[in-house]
Amino acid sequence: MARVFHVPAGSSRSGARRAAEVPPASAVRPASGPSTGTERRGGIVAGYLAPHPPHLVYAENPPQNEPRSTGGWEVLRWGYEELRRRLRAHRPDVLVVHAPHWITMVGHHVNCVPNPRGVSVEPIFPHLFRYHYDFDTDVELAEAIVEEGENAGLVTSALREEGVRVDYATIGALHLANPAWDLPVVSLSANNNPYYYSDASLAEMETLGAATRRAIERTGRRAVLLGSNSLSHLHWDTEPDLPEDMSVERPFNHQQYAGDMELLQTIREGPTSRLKEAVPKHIEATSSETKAGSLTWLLAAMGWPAIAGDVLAYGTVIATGNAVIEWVP
Ligand code: 2X7
Ligand code: FE2
Repeated sequence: MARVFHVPAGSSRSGARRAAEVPPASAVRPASGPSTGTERRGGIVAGYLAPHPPHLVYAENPPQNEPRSTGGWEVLRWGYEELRRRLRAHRPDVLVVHAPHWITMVGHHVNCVPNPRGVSVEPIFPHLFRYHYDFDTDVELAEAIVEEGENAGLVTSALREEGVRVDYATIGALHLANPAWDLPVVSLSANNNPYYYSDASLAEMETLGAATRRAIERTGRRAVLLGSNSLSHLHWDTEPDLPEDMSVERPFNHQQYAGDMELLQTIREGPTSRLKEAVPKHIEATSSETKAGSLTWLLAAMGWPAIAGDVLAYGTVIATGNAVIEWVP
């Protein structure tokens, strides 16, 4: 076993696994203007819970990621395959992602850099995730979200500085949902204040979600939303020598697993309004990563539709619970 908190970046192990050549993500750059025509109306066409454990990208061996694997975490990755098929069928103009590892201490930030590119590294698992990214931002929509957030009384900020490294949760969710990177993106930060309170404080995510929806409708985009949260969030502080050794992959304990199943049952039954109570309860029981607000933002943006969610997959990653889920409002 190896301690996961003590693997230096660029260790001999990650070096040995590195692909010989690492081309950057080759983003096809479609026009990101509003939808036209009666059969392609704008609005939020689907929302997905799209977790980002770096292991899932590592297991896929995309050319953009330096480390090499022999696979692993297949059931979750099959769930993502289904997500990709469904996402394509919705024919979105843009992917809007809220992810917990772009942490901002003051307010909610929106990436307005037209073409972010660089290397995204997972700080605890740099031997699994060193990903070369290069994608397009839908700047008009990003600016509209900043504006609508401000109008709603939120502290918001437009990130315009080139070269700021994009966090691994944003990149991980976007890669897993759309490995071709052929859709423009809007990326939102996670305000970290909820972590200072024992109770989840998700009220601002309601406001941010509603502001996101207004911006999407105003700009006429067909948008797919990605809320990038894991569920139960306790994990081991060691990993096997072969990180993808599935013989040691299991829930952290029964309570964590049972908490995830209770939440998923509520999601599968619907309506989503039941999650206003169920999500804080789940956070209390499992230290769920949904405390960072991505799931609440997603559901609030869709207006808490009176529908059930479709759970495409569930699995653990280094003991954390992760589910791939679709809601079509
Ligand atoms: O960010 C994560 C996570 N959410 C779950 C598992 C392992 C690593 O990173
Ligand atoms: Fe995470």
